[in-house]
Amino acid sequence: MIDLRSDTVTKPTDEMRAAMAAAEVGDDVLGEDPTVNRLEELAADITGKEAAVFVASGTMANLCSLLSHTERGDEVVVGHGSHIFVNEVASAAVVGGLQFQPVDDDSGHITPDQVEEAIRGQNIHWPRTRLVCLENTHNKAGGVVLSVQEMEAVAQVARAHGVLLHLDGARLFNAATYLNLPAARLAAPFDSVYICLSKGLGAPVGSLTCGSRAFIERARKYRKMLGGGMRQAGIIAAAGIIALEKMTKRLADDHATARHIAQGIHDLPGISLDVSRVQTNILRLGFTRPELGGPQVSAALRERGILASPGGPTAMRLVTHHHVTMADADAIVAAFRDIFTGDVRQPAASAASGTPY
Ligand code: TLP
Repeated sequence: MIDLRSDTVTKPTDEMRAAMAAAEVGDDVLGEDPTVNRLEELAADITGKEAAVFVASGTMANLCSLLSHTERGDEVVVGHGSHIFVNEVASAAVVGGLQFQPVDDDSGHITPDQVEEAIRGQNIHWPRTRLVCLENTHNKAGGVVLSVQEMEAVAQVARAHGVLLHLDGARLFNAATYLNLPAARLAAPFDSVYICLSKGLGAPVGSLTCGSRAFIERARKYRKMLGGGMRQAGIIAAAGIIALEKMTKRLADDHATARHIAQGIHDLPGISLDVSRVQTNILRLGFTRPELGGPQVSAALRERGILASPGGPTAMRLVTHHHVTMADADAIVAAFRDIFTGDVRQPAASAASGTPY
């Protein structure tokens, strides 16, 4: 099966498995795992921050970051389509006592004016605006990339009000690849940045949040509070080192397969897709024919050996990654052309259900 449901489905490379087997380990809660320490130093270096902490997942990295920056009752400005707002089980509210102020980020972008408007002034009735979060690349908007200039412009507004900035960089290296800039340049406007090892980079587990030493000290304590102290975690950190050193260098291949698919299917009757928005490894398709909606297309693709999750009744997300070759991309285009223009027998569609994708 060709699996386009997410880049989270990637499996570790043989080199990762060998490094995991040979990893030197120690008790990381005591700060004694040399491989975790090496990974944390590498992540801090790559993102241009003082320090980093290794955590189990992106959701935990974002939560530890938010907790580390805030006090209970603070407000956090986020995109209304951001992963932090939509897909993290309200953890910031439940665990951190935080309130979100969501702003429109349907395009993937948030403007300085939106941020200016969202930041509250002094008033006895109002919570303190403490943090602004951006997401780069933006998942729900189809992997679009925020430029350094636009992130700096948002940061300037936030700083003028004494508000901190956090970047959800689950796919930061995809953005850096697209912009042909070092990741540290993209992370520079932010007080903290989370990066993920287990999406397009192929490591089995793990994320890091990166920032100042004081911020990381607090985040590390929150990681422990959340049950995320992982002991001999060097076993998984070893794969993470390869993810950062090697797998970040091949992401242009995933962008090329995504573009190839987009170019091959955007003109099909019943598909709405703006090829210019396919900048990285995510395609967001809209469907305009009622008989060929998300669930129907998903079922028809499955019959042709392709897995893709419907993003609701009229949408679908396709994600390319290092298991999707150019030959697979050709097969995907052929399958879509068959479904949308061929005399295709439609399999029964499974019920459309809520989807995080
Ligand atoms: N995204 C997953 C699903 O949760 C939707 C995916 O398949 O794309 N930030 C962003 C922008 C993400 O896309 C994700 C995961 C996370 C954070 C959370 O990472 P994990 O899954 O490691 O908790």
